[in-house]
Amino acid sequence: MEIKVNTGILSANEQKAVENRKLFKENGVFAINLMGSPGAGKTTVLEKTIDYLSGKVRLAVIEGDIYTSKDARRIEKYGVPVEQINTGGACHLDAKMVSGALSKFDLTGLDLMVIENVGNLVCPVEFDLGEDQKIAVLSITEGDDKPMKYPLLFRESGAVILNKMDILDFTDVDLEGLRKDIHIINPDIKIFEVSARTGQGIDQWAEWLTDRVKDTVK
Ligand SMILES: Nc1nc2c(ncn2[C@@H]2O[C@H](COP(=O)(O)OP(=O)(O)OP(=O)(O)O)[C@@H](O)[C@H]2O)c(=O)[nH]1
Ligand SMILES: [Mg+2]
Repeated sequence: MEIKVNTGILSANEQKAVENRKLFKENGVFAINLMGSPGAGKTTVLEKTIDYLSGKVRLAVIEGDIYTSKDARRIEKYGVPVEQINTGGACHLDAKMVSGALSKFDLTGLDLMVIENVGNLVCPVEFDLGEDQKIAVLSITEGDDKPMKYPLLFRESGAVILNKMDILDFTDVDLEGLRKDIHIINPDIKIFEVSARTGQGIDQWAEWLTDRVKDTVK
């Protein structure tokens, strides 16, 4: 009985995700789903990315959070269109929530949609939102064992941003081991070493993203 119900929920999400994906495609919008633990630095990376892409890529942001609009308020300051979704307790966004937010944007004038998911290393990965690419943000302060302990996000993502590189020397992280583990889980994943605080590595990540956006037919 329970299995039946779960299957129903998942396929309803899949159906909405297909619609969202179609909408992105029809409007020539490349969409990414930014995921990682609470505090990994998703919003800070996004702020620096917006700065870098300013005047080059027309982007908008959907912020997912359980209760607050704090991240949306931060993004608003950069003058890009932003919509906040509050899940009201759920640990992830779903395709229906994203569909509701999408109706508030003029997609025809956009090249890129960034969806920042609820901070969580596990459950957001299971829900297709209709994005083109999942992107993982892992702070090196979380420890080098995290990819092997929580492999699904790294398996499903096109790129991983290793954030907070500015404080690497204050951690016991084995960077080479960490890179190796990520590539064992997903040999094709791109790894960017970034500090959203100093701006280190933001150019390489943002250029890679720009190339993906350019590949999207307008
Ligand atoms: N030292 C250092 N701190 C950083 C860096 N990036 C983010 N932070 C700090 O880490 C904290 C969390 O950053 P956020 O960008 O809010 O993290 P988040 O992943 O968006 O968090 P949630 O949305 O709550 O899941 C803040 O205090 C940031 O200033 C970095 O590269 N280096
Ligand atoms: Mg955030």
